[in-house]
Amino acid sequence: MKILVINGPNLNMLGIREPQIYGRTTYEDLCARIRDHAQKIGAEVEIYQSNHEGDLVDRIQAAYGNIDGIVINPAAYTHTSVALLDALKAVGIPAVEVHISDVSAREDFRQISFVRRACFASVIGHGIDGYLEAMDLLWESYREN
Ligand code: CA2
Repeated sequence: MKILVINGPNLNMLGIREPQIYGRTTYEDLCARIRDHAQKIGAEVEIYQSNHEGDLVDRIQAAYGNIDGIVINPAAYTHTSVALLDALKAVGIPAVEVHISDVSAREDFRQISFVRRACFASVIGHGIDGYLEAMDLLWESYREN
């Protein structure tokens, strides 16, 4: 199974600021934990981060036909992007939404998620572990289908 992990804007700054919300794990540490976990479950993994909405759309489109599952933390684009929702729907690849923080307990503008409609599960507020849980969910659903 091949999993694509997509991170949206500013997640490359993890561990640098706002540790009370996003923790102290750096983006490099996050990538290392994702790679370790992929090895543990026997999946191939590719990790992609961009600050640009169109680049994220391009990466989702490029996954068509060669990726079995997508873990996506669209960051701020979660709350604004119909384009990411449409891209996920267009490729039809099983996807899980991840948020490091508990967005449900934060500002009103974080209560909307456009991509959620194209994801079969959401892992919210479990910190960095949420990415690994999302990979497990994809792995289980892949094995069942
Ligand atoms: O909780 C999450 O994972 C979010 O997707 C993170 C986004 C935020 O806009 C969403 O509402 C929830 C923000 C990512 C920015 O990450 C930072 C990392 C370090 C310092 C500042 C921001």
